[in-house]
Amino acid sequence: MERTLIIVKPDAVQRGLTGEIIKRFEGRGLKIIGMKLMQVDRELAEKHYDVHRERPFFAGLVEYIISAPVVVMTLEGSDAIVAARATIGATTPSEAAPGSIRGDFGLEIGRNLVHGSDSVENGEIEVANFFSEAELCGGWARDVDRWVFE
Ligand code: D4T
Repeated sequence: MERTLIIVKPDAVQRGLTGEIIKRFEGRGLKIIGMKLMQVDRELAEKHYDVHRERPFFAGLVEYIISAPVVVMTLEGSDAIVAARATIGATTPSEAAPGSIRGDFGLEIGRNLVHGSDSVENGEIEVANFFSEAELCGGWARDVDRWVFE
């Protein structure tokens, strides 16, 4: 099973899209093993986006992610990384496929609503950056699992 960190970003929370976004991941069969509303501080934001530190959009990206509360989730599932990113859609919302979250609700790259980890390795790192082990219900038995996973 893979784990991915999902961030329902400040624009999505402000626009009242949190429930809609959670619904899409839940409906897909991804299992929620951690979830909380939080205000990301600058230190965590800079750590999360460290790979983009030298890019011209870095400062704006950090300001955006700390501008209002976010909802963070840890989702688990077979192929969770690829599945979640397909559900989220292309980075630039105006180019994202209709049916994806960004394709249905977004227009601009700087307001792209949701984050999902881009690799198994980064999923593990990002989950550890945002959740303590005590905040995760890693072993919970979801009764429908045998109807979602073969
Ligand atoms: P995140 O990381 O938010 O899930 O987005 P993606 O995985 O889809 O895209 P990314 O890592 O390439 O970019 C991270 C973040 O930076 C913003 N961004 C990106 C931006 O504001 N301007 C840009 O030119 C790029 C490339 C959007 C997402």
